[in-house]
Amino acid sequence: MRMFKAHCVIFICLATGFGCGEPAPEVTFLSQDTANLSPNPSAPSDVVNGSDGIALTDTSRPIDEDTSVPRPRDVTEETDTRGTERVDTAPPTEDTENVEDVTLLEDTDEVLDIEASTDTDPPQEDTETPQEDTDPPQEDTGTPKEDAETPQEDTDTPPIEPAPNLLANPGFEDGTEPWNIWGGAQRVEGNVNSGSWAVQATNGNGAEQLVVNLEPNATYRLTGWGKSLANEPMLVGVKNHGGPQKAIKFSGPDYEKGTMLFTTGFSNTTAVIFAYKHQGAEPGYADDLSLQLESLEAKTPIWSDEFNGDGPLDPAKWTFEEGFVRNQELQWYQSDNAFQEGGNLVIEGRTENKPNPNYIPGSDSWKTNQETIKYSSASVITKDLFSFQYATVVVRAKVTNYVGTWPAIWTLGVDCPWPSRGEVDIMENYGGNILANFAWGTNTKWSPVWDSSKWPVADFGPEWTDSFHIWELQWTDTTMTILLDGQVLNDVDLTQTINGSAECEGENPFQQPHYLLLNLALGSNGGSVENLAFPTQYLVDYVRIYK
Ligand SMILES: [Ca+2]
Ligand SMILES: [Ca+2]
Ligand SMILES: [Ca+2]
Repeated sequence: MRMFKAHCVIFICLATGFGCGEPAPEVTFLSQDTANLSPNPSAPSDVVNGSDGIALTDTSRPIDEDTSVPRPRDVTEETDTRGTERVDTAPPTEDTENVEDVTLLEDTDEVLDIEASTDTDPPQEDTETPQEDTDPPQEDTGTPKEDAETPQEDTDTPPIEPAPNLLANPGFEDGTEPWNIWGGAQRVEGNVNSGSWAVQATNGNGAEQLVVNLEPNATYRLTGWGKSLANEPMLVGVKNHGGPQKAIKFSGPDYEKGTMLFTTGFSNTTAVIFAYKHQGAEPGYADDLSLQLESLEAKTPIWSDEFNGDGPLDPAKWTFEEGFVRNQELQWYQSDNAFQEGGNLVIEGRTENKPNPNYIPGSDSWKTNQETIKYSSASVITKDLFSFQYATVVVRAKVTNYVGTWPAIWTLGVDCPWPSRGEVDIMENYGGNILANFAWGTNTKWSPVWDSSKWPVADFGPEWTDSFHIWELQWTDTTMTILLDGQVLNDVDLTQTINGSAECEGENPFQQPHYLLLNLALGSNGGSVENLAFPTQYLVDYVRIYK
């Protein structure tokens, strides 16, 4: 991680010709680690950053290749002997209060390190709702010429009430509550923008306020006043809202007003608003913060399947992989094993005993040298029917988490061979872990860069596997972010995801359309099916895709 951040800053400064310390206020995005403040999921057990070029051996997914060999399995003997018992038997880890402070320090460290890479980019949420930024309705009615032509419209236009400020004690005038002012930051008299009090932060400390009862998939405006007496800026920002951490930077010695928009995730009704200063001997100050609802339904649906029918899937939306496909997995893929029932897509792993129609005695290929099909499952895909680019994918599903199973929600780019086509593993579940990965091409054929994160299911709590959960991929032209139940699991900066020389050299596989795959693999990375109870079912309540 450290290597990546240093690399990122250097690269962007050189590439853009911009200095790394631009005047404030500016809006900056984070990457990653915002999830760590919340109770679940806990910190990732294993994170590999793509630009380090390190592949996690247990996450690769060779595609469409006879010669592909599954990576070493990640399932221990211990989990194997549990048979069809779920793997999530370890106690959940408890977050302590002290973790929060440490994590905030790390969080905002990320923001600062990333700032150079995001200074020159327009804020995503701003561009998603351009009409709200550039077209304040009251300006239209103020035009004198229009007043004269249609005077009655002026009086018909109701006065526009500003949305209420959702922050309590926004100017620090009423004591410290409900702010958590921590790490040496203080509520101080003087150095105010208004009133008598402001918050002062110095070196890796600040104030934060949890805001509840927010609307999911809504755009909010965060406004604040800030100044910094040091080189290091004062930050006013948001985290744990279901997207990349984002902050306004105040670098000048006098109070300035800053504002930014952010969008809540589809499973998020809370956010943490913070005022924070990363380092520097001289203090920074913030005052008069405001959080206002800007608009509902920030993203609009473009495609969905609720799976609320009975029987076969909608053939206008889904097609099927057939046969033995990849990774020397045990199952024969067939459409029979996917159906709608009880409001869900059911993907069912079964035992079989039927001849392999592609059997060739003595063949070198694992796809044709097996005389008998012993297991079946399904892989339902939108290939050739629907693809999407720069969209948000929301999937509610109940994973298996059994030894022997490997359910997934993932995407592949429409052009180029794997891995140069790009792969996004929104969800993989095997070996008792949830994985969230990005992969793209290198200078070596079939050898991807993996940007992976792995989260032990045991850390999510004992009830987790028995419930449905919501996975979300937020994909813009600059960033991809994977969330689970509103918590960021992994993200990637698309300036880093450029293919090497092996195939589609220099192309960005995440700047092309992708299609969606939902599948349940058996064996391979999933582990031995020896003790797995059949049939076994992976359930998907819905798939919703938004622009
Ligand atoms: Ca004040
Ligand atoms: Ca990452
Ligand atoms: Ca449903």
